Amino acid sequence: MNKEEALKLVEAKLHQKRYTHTIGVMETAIHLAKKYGVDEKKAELAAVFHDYAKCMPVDEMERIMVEQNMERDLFHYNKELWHAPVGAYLVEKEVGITDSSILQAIKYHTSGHEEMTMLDKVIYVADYIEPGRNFPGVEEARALAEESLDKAMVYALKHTISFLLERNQAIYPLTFQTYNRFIQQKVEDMK
Ligand code: DGI
Ligand code: FE
Ligand code: FE
Repeated sequence: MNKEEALKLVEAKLHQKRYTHTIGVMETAIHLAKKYGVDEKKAELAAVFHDYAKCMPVDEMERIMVEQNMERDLFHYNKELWHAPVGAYLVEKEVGITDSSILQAIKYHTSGHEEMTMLDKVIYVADYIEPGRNFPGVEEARALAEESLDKAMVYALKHTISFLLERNQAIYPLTFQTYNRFIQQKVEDMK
């Protein structure tokens, strides 16, 4: 599938603001893929479709999660987490993408997971730093992404968890597990 076809499919599914965000993630993901030697075509497709389910009604997402027997834990945490696994499912079913590395990058783009591939990290980080993001600290995250994907991952995970803590929100266990894995692995690099 070429970029134009992919963007057309996704544009029909998203509100204007979310579509603009998607373009930003796509451009950032291509840049990071080039920089870190990741397959650019896969990064492009994963980025284009990463928020495919973001604008779906919650009850429809829930229906799919029940029907597809998705991780029980998901139901007990922020609904914001749901669009990632539901999106991966729909991108395979409706769009016909079968490449498991692309589907995995979509599925885990919100929480991360413990064994992230370079493609998974490219999508996670691109989503966090795309040009439309403007939260305090985004410039530092962008600078870290030019230095090391793992450093950018640690920064993003740390700040996401702190952000959720400040708002008295529960932290999805997989987000913590991802953070723990990176911090244990990268403890030397961070010094
Ligand atoms: O879909 P985007 O807005 O582009 O970005 P995203 O897929 O990274 O989703 C971010 C949202 O998900 C944000 O509102 C915070 C929430 N979130 C991310 N990790 C966790 C989480 N919410 C909870 N409760 N627990 C998490 O671990
Ligand atoms: Fe998302
Ligand atoms: Fe996103």
